[in-house]
Amino acid sequence: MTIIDGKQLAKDIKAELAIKVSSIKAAGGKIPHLAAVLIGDNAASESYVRNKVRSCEQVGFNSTLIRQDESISEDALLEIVDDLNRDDDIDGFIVQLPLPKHINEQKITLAIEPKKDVDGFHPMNFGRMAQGLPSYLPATPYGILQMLERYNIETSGKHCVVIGRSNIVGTPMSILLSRKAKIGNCTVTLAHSRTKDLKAETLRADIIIAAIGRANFVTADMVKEGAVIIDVGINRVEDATKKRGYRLVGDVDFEGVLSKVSHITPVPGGVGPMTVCSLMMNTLKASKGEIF
Ligand code: BQF
Repeated sequence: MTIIDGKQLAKDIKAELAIKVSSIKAAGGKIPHLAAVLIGDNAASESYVRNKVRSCEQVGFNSTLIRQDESISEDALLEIVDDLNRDDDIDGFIVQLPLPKHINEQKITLAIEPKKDVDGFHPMNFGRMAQGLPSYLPATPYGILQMLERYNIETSGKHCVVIGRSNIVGTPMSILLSRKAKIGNCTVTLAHSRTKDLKAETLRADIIIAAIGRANFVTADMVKEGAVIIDVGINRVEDATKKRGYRLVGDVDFEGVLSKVSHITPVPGGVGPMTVCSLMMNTLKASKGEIF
């Protein structure tokens, strides 16, 4: 049984990125520059954006953080997006989700220039991904592909069950794993809240990607002996022994399934750090114009 160390793997990949950035700098090339737009003061979003800014520092990118009050209008945010689209020094940018309820996320995403859409959320990038054309891959699925590759986990011909059909994780993950590619060639089942007999599906899975958003949703009775489990969940559960009063757990009953699995990702320290790392990889591609 192997616990996949996403934190260490992200560190290794960022060290490789830092070397590439050093050579770019030595050759007088363009220093990759990522901007992040953070609206409001959601604690989780603050911490995610902090992780991204810190990762930029670690790999030698420039970063710009644009903070705006919760009350910003949709038009004002669209103007910020437009400014970033036009700013020649900014290679890529993200608008941290979720946005306040009065702002239409789809409208903001559509306003981002696809060549700067390093989150890969614009329909242009999603469509290109689905057709196997060069595109920015959404960060979480991209991070998961990196994990599978670096841990030499065979995917070809395997049965993969993805649980959860969000636009940013489950749906793109199901597409990517079914593609004809080095990490791909799976037979994929995309399960969701209307799936009739989820346990029957997961018991056939060689690889389970859990992206539901509910603590301990995947239990040992649902898992085949020797399965690979990728846990995308980040859920807060009350814990009086912690200073903050809570701890983070995934969507999988980690302790319960541990003895059955061949590989599993922990929470924290699994998929999360790889997500941030993927954003750095996309930003480097953006600065080199590798995608568009
Ligand atoms: C870790 C995210 C849901 C909704 C919007 C490291 C991150 C998380 C966990 C992180 C996430 C989740 C991010 C760990 C970015 C991943 O050690 O386990 C890093 O910063 N993430 C986001 O930007 O938006 C989200 C999850």
